[in-house]
Amino acid sequence: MILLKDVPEEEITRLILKHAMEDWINYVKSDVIIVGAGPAGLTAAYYLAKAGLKTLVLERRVTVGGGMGGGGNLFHKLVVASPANEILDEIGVRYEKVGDGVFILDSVQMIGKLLSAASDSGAKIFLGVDVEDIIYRENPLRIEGVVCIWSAVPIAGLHVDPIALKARAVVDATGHDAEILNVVAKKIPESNLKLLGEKSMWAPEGEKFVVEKTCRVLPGLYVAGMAVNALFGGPRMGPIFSGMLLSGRKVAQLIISDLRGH
Ligand code: 48F
Repeated sequence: MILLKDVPEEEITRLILKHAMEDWINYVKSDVIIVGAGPAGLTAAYYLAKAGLKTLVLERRVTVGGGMGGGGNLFHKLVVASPANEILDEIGVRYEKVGDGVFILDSVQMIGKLLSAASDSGAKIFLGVDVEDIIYRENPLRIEGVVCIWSAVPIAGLHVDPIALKARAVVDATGHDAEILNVVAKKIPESNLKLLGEKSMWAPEGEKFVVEKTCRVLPGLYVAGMAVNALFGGPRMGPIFSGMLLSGRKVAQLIISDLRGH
């Protein structure tokens, strides 16, 4: 006979509502909001939270990892090249060295370790949240937050007004579709933002490009991961993930330096 404590249904509900609301209220204003819990977003979240910044990740799906879960064509492996193995070592990912500076690992191992690194360092991750718009102010132009709604609402085709969350920095880590940058390009003509669109696959060039071009796009708005290549017309690279990890780390370093004023 197991001595399992009884928790009545209404108490389960009360606990979930109370604690979820406390978190949401706490995160109406953050230091950093990262849109997208793929490799770039989660890596950025890990380094930002580790540096002591109040970091919120908003992810549309009810799972994390973005493109990592699919490995390559659903084969469950990812390739990583040096120096991104520094990040693998730091967060304790198990991998096999298969060549000079070349490593192979299980996609679920990567997702699990990256998620626990981000979460353990203090980043908060809300799933099932779709970011559909940004908040900005003019003179001078500055991105000040995001507008979001439960992902289920647009899927159901309901007309429901969204809610807004503020942050000192917003990161577009939405991947190939660069969704936040597209909103900015459409709604803020004075941003002069023009998305050149991702180019065909060229893995080595794509990997270098994404790291080099990871940047602050506008005051308060940053880009990491495949959204960088969509913005600046860089090549795609398929299931090699060094660029995503290094881009996530770089965007975190840029934000830490900007928010600390040095
Ligand atoms: O697509 P995703 O993994 O982007 P990434 O971090 O990495 C790209 C690689 O996975 C791979 C590649 C390189 O090797 O080519 O594709 O740049 O993760 C993006 C996440 O953002 C979520 C989306 O569900 C995914 O998990 N997302 C996208 N748009 C929104 C969003 C949005 N508007 N609101 C909330 N989440």
